[in-house]
Amino acid sequence: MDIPPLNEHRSARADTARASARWSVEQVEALFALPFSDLLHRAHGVHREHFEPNAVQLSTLLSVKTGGCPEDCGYCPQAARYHTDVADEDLLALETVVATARLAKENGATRFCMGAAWRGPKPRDLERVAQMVTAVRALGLETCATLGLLKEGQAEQLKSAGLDYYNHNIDTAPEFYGGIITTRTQQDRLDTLGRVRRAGIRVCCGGIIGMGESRRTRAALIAQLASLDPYPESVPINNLVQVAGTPLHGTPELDPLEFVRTIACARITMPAAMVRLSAGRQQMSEAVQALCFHAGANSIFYGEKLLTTGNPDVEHDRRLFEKLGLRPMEADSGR
Ligand code: SAM
Ligand code: DTB
Ligand code: SF4
Repeated sequence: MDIPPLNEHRSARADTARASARWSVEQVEALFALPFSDLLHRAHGVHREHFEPNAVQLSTLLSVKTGGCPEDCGYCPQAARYHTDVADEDLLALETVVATARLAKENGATRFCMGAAWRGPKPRDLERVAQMVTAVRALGLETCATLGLLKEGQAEQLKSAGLDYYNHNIDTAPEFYGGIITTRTQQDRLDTLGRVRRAGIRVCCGGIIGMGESRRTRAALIAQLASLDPYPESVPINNLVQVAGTPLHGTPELDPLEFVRTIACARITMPAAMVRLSAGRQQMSEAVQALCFHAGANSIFYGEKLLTTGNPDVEHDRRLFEKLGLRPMEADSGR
């Protein structure tokens, strides 16, 4: 299978590049199949072409509404139907969110992402999240929210409140999706992504690997993300965090080098996107994280907690950055 030549995906202007590349599953599979060093060499070249290679963007997450979710995502500790240790919590007060965002900024984060365990927001809840977005943005942070499926008009409301990014993942390739989630289809997700795009909010969309899928499924996930038109500005690649009580607990662990390969494929196929080394970093060695950065990851979740599970603490990440000669990226939002 032919792999498109490197310069076909290059462009001086990120916007042009984001609108141009299209990848088939077979082409991405061919990337996966490259000798490891060849794949990383190519991914690192694409990375250098589009980004300052030692700068990494820092996003801090906060779960603003936790647990009790009616959906059945098989990986998720917040689904009401699975019995996990996650304690349900109502929508946080505005002041709590602002205080946490202020701390995140003091620690060096440039983006603050608010997550809610909903199928989608009710109008009254969305009004409150919109107030959070406006207040967080007033601190000088980029804003991101992940609230589930959006109905007509809701993305516009978030845009008016000052939302920079909306995170909504396609999670996995269509052939594997139905075994992981049954309460929402991939098309539901694509509809929400379309609403986000049309409202002029930047799209953060990625997936989870390590759920027992095949390499072909991982390639199909990357091909699908890369073929969104345009591809997302931000692409989180999550390694499944296994939580006791969820159906996916006990899934055989993914080979870490396969995670690195997936990052490299995301970088090559979505050259101007921010590729985020997302969930699963706490379980990953520093050496594997270093390989991910070399392969083109240029964003991380920063702060000791993801939504409900652990993440390396700030001190730990500062030491890692020092060891690797990495530095935090400045906000790019063009606001
Ligand atoms: N409820 C909203 C939704 O699903 O759209 C927003 C929050 S949800 C927790 C955001 C994303 O986190 C999911 O789409 C999934 O990709 C990721 N995620 C959730 N649980 C995870 C886990 N245990 N390991 C890795 N990623 C996970
Ligand atoms: C994304 O792709 N990963 C983040 C964020 N978007 C919202 C969430 C990871 C959640 C990991 C499990 C937890 O902490 O609950
Ligand atoms: Fe609910 Fe989101 Fe978890 Fe799915 S991933 S169960 S929608 S919180």
